[in-house]
Parts: sequence; structure tokens; C-alpha cells
Amino acid sequence: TRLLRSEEGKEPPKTPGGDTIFGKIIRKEIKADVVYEDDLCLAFRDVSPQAPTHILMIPKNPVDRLANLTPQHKDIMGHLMVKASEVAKKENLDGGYRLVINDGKDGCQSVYHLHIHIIGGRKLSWPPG
Ligand code: IU
Repeated sequence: TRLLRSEEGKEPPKTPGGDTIFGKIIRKEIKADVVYEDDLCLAFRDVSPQAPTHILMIPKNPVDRLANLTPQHKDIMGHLMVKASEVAKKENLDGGYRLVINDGKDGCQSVYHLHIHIIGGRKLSWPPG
């Protein structure tokens, strides 16, 4: 049987560094339900939420995937984590929540603009599939 769209990873693009749908969201060419924004990052609600709260936190300066991080990304990755935790607090996820970064096809990555999923609002299971 076919997997649900949300469970499917994609092969990375042949030419990395290209624009993605998240670039269009950053430039406001596509509407999104933005919950936090600053010079470095943007957080918006996932169009296909997998839990009562499902937000994506992305860097404005795109990095395609976790596998391609370098030491120069240390500051931005720290910023994304700290801001994700602040967003979770604002969403009242006091009982707990999860941050997820999918990498590559086997990791179920479908958009090649690195993003942190902020998932909560219900009891989550472990391990993930
Ligand atoms: P993934 O980790 O690359 O699989 O996550 C991509 C997410 O982006 C996924 O949860 C989609 O529902 C979500 N998304 C979105 O919020 N808006 C879009 O226009 C597209 C994908 I395309």
C-alpha cells in the first residue's frame, strides 16, 4: 500500500542550493500562518499537522539538510533551537513536546530547506516510525 504523503521522504535535488516552497514562504510569495519571525528565522504552522500543535521553524538563510551543516552553522542552529523552545512555551506545550529534523530520503525529508518540526499538544509515542 502507498504510504501517506506525510510519511514519504524524497531524494535530494540533483542541484543543491535551489529555491524551495519555504523560500517562497519567507519572501511572502505564499501565505503561511506565521507564529514567530525575526531577522534569522521564521516559524509557521505545518499545512498538514500531525498533532494539535505542529509548527515548522526554518532559517531564512537556507541550508538544504542536516547532513550538510558545517561549523559555520553553529550559531543559526543554536538560535533555531532556542526560538523553537520559546515558541513551544507560547503554545502552552507545558506537558512536553518534540523537536524533529528529518534528513534525507530515509529520514523522511521532503523539503530540502532544513526545518525543525515542533510537535506537541498530545501524548507522543516513542520510538518514531
Ligand atoms: P519533511 O521533514 O521535509 O518531511 O517536512 C516537510 C513538512 O513541510 C511536512 O510536514 C509538510 O506538511 C510541510 N509543508 C508545509 O507546511 N507547507 C507546504 O507548502 C509544504 C510542506 I510542500
